Amino acid sequence: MSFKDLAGKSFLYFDGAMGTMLQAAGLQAGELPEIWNIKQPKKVQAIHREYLAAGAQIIKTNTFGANELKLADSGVGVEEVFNAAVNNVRKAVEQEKNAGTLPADKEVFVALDMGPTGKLLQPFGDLSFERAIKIYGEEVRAGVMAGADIVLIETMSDSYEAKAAILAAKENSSLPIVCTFTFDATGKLLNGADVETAFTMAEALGVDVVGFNCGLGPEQVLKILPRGIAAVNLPIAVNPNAGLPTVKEGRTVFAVEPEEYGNLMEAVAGAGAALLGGCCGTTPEHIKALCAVTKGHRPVSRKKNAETKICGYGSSVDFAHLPVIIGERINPTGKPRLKEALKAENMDYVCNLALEQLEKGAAALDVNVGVPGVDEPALLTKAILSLQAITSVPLQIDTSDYTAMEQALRIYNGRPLLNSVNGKEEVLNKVLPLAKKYGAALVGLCLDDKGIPETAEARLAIAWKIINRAKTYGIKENDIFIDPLAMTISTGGKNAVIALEVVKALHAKNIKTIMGVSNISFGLPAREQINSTFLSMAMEQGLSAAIMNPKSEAMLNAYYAYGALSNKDFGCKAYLEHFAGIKQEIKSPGAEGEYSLYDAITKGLTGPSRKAVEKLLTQGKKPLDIINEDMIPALNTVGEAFEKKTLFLPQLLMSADAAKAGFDVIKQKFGQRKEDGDPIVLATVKGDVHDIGKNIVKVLWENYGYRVIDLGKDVPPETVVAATVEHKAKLVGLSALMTTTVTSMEETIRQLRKAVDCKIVVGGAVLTEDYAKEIGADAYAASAVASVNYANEIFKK
Ligand code: B12
Repeated sequence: MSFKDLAGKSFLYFDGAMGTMLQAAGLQAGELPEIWNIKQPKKVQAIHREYLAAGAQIIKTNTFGANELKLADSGVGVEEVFNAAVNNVRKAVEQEKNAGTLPADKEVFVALDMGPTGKLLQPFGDLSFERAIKIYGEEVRAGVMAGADIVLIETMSDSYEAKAAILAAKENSSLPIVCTFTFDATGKLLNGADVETAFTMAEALGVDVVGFNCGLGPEQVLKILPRGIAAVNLPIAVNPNAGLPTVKEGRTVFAVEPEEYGNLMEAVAGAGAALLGGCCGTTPEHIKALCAVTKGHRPVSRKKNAETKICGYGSSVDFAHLPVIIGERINPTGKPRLKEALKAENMDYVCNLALEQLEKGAAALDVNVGVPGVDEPALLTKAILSLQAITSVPLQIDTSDYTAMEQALRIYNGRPLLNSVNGKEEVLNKVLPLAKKYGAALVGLCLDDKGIPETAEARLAIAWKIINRAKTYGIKENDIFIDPLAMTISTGGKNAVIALEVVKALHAKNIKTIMGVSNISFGLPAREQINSTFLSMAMEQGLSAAIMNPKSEAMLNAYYAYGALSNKDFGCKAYLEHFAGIKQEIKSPGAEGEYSLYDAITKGLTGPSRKAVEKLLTQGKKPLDIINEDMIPALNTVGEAFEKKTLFLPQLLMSADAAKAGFDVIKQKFGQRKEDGDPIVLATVKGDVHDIGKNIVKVLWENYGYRVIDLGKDVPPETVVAATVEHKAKLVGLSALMTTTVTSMEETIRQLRKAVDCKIVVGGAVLTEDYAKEIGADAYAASAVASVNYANEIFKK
């Protein structure tokens, strides 16, 4: 039977760890494990054989890090490694079969193993999305050529990188795809995606199995597994570590012994996982134990999950309760200012429109940049990337330009709604394959070559044509949203009635509907009156999503009131939040869309941050007060939110960029640096990349006439020593913001003390006066002003 036939129906067993087994077999620190496929094939084969003997049926090739980047200086190529790796598995199988330990007819699947590239993707790192697809594509082709049976994408801690790998697998092979993620104990990836979001995206992109691996032990996976099970209909794989790693005498150890592992994995299987194995720290004994406890059983049958989800990179939205509000404002039709902004590629303006709508409760955002004369593919891509840098909500990609559509679907991080397809043959043929390939949920408009029909029956006929055609591409009924098209009642008295009939008829057949609501009142006075009543009527007929202006109070009021009245808003929760929360509404920019500096930084907006600083300066606020009263509190807020996991690294980075942009304006206010002042060496210590505080100190010192030799961030102790010697600096300033890097600050101080005679002042959020003394510094400066006072003391100014 094929892998796809077996997966989910009977238990399939993965092998366990390779890395820790290779270390036990003599792999040295710093040596690339993948090279052992070529240098030590016997040892690699021996490990595969042990796993086969233990009962594993899916054997991962020893290629976790065998990508172009990591192999760059190794002297061997990707193809060579994969070839050797697949061969090693095949040989091991052959040997076991010859030895009679493995039945001759036992099917073994060779899993082409791909781990993360090791680089962060843009915009948070420097690896472009397309480059990531290329890197994985090379691995997939190499593995396919060598004869692998399935593609295994594992240890993914960034769902965007997972998407790149999945696309690479789809574009370079037709093998089944297994994709497993590494979550933290709360069920979040490093990039902020939760279990539901990561799994939804992977399922939509067409993988055959999703799951969990590495990071956690089986006990911790058990806690988040039910969420994954409930989110998708795919078979689930679980390859945990042998417990959480701890460090003992300088070595990493995994505490869960085989027997306990087996018992915990029995519970994992009982919760609904169907592919079982292990990751770091697991051994053939662990695999043997888990095979023993599940042998003779079948995977538990799971409830079918019929909910449709769309997602951004962080969170997903489903359509099970109240209709989903999709903000309509990022659409240039009838908006001259947005048109101008789009022509000028002013993404701050676009982001601002997004934030305004999100503050008012939009759960997703429509994005349409179709202005005549612009390069729509480039502009839509840019808009999507900019929006996804400031918000993790799902976006609705709204375009009729097929190139723009494909590029946007490709770079989108998550599972988007695609607006739209319709009943025209050409459009069906172009859009449906794109929606399928990129896993988008799809909006279908009730129009065709003959235009928009006048009757509900004719519109329904188009709806069913779209649905049935989409099914031939493998798009599920469930993932299609039909838009009946609300035409204004000012030109046709029955227009609202027709649209509502379509919604009602489709709802009765469990088909989802979506509608741009506001058009219904075009040409009439008091439009909000009509719009909000129409929205209530449509909701009553079962509308699944409303594309509307969330800034319209009347519509929002109708929306929440309807939710409360229809009992779809259980306990009137959303209603109460909306109406009780109205007074405390915060952070809305003023009439001209201006943000305070605090809001600009917490929201991660660079343009508004610059503007806010300029404004404060013209109002006469002192630069230092701006730093202390606006900038630092804003960064503290995001820092706290980050700690509480209500905000994630991408947003933290955007906030840091916004703070820097604001600070650049302040910097220009200060005088020019002097070339002949007393030299001071300044650096953020090794391992630490926080440099905002250090840069502030630098500018202030320069402002007081000192010549600052700024060595930047992540600076090794040796570099600090060399620069201090070279410039004969009497003062060195060191910055560290993490408890983990205070040790490298200590090391830097130790090396300075050995080599030169100088004073050392340290700063950074985690330090205290006492701590500074303890690690041997001469002084501690809690603020930039304190750092100036200390320098003046040393240089007797
Ligand atoms: C912005 C930020 C980032 C940005 C940094 C961008 C940049 N270019 O600097 C980014 C997003 C890159 C980042 C990354 C990370 N961060 Co960070 N980050 C922050 C944040 C929110 C603000 C820091 C800041 O700029 N503050 C404002 C400045 C002005 O204050 P300051 O640095 O303290 O500087 C003042 C004084 O201390 C003093 N001073 C500072 N240095 C010096 C030096 C001298 C010589 C003198 C005299 C004075 C002085 O004067 C300055 C001006 O008044 C803090 C939270 C916080 N509230 O501090 C977390 C925080 C520091 N980060 C944290 C973490 C964990 C990380 C990451 C590990 C996250 C991850 N999982 O990847 C990475 C680490 C990467 C690395 N290897 O360094 C933790 C550290 C926890 C700990 N106790 O160890 C914090 C505390 C957040 C948290 N609560 O969890 N981060």
